[in-house]
Amino acid sequence: MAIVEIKVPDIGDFSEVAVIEVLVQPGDTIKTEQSLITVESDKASMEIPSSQSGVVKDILVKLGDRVAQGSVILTMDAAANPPALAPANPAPANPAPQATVPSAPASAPALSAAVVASPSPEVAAALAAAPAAVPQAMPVHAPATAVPGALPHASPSIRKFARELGVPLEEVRGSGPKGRITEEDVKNFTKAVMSGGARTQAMAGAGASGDGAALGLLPWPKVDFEKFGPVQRQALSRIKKISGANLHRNWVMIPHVTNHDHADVTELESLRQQLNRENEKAGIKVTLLAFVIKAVVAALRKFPEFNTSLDGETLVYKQYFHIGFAADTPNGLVVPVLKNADQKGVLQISQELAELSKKAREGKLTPAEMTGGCFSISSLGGIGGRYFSPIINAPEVAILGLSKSFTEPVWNGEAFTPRLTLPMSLSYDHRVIDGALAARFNAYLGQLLGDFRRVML
Ligand code: CAO
Repeated sequence: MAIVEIKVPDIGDFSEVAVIEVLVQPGDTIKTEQSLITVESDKASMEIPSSQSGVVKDILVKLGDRVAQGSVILTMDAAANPPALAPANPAPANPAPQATVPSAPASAPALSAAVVASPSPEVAAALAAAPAAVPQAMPVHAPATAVPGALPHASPSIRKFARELGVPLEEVRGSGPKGRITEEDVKNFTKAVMSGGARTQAMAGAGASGDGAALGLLPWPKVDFEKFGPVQRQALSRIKKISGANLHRNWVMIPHVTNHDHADVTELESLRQQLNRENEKAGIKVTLLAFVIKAVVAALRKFPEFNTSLDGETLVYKQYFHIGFAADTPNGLVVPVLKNADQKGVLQISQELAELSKKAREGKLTPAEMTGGCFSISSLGGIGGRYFSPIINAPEVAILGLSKSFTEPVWNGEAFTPRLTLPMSLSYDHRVIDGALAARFNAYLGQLLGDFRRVML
């Protein structure tokens, strides 16, 4: 054995750089090319490898020191026949320092998957050493300092270590100088996630937490509303929580397009009023919705693509006609389903609509009364508005929104005449339905409602 000095090699354009990491200790057995220190300039950081193998004797640099080519890093009891790190390719005679370059984001699988699959010995050791308890202060989401798109501050060896673990480095809070991420930080992050004490942003997004992290969106704004005036807080109702999560998924996962059209319901309204007069004694009230359900069934028969659901890459065509309708209740939105609408007349549909609506408002719908729908209708006609964009009720592929009908002057070729017009907004899943087909469906529906006798054809 001979004592040798390991010096900073030629580091190119960098005349003096700061030592920001010391990666070895006295007594460590070092192999050739093993990283000894990390240095940092204004532009980049790099690890300085050892030119020799042996046992570290004295370390002659410390954090914050500035070093240049020729500075002695440490002294070493050099091995007689230095075994090199087994490189995949022959190492160059004077290996260049490994600079930290803006690496692509780790393409490693999610943390847990990477760890469970095949941990390297180093990773396995880190995990084995993980205590059951997790520091409470571990970040649950990206630390406040994480800027989307910014590179995390870490040396190449830490990046490599993080990649092996599948750790998203940009979510790790660095405890080193200038917020630099250390090996310990990566290990702590891993321990916290493995024990459930922290979540990666990908995990948070997968859990539909609504923070948008999985979509690469900014976090939801946190506002101290009380600062601006008095407020009251009320927990979301159970129905709102459930329907909200469903609406969110449907809105995000389905490429929606809405086709707006209208129907001339002047004659239909006369018929409806006449039927209501005739059935007053029987206590049956016919609403426009009942006619629309009947017309929708006829349109579904003519355009069966609207009575489908996507099952992976297969389209499931339904041979039944169960129509859902959105009902506004004190606790939130629910969608009762009127079953086998094709086998029922307008009067029976009206009766069932009234019963289901009552049950919905009283919170008495059974699960069976809210499942199995093929197509939904959201009617705001009793309230107001002109056109809107209803959200498709997955796994259905379309939904019809009805707004309040209004009287408008329509040119009949000779004169303007007052006509009752029903605005119709048809949202469709563009993966299944093309725009032209949607326009045809809506136009056909308009024809049926304009001349209801056509429903029988
Ligand atoms: N244009 C003009 N008037 C209309 C109309 C329309 N398109 N649709 C209904 N009306 C009238 C009805 O004729 C009735 O008037 P009369 O009492 O004078 O006869 C009045 O509006 C109330 O009707 P209704 O709303 O009670 O009955 P409905 O069968 O039309 O609707 C139901 C039932 C359950 C769909 C409805 O009560 C409801 O909850 N609508 C809200 C749906 C909703 O919230 N959708 C949004 C979902 S997305 O957030």
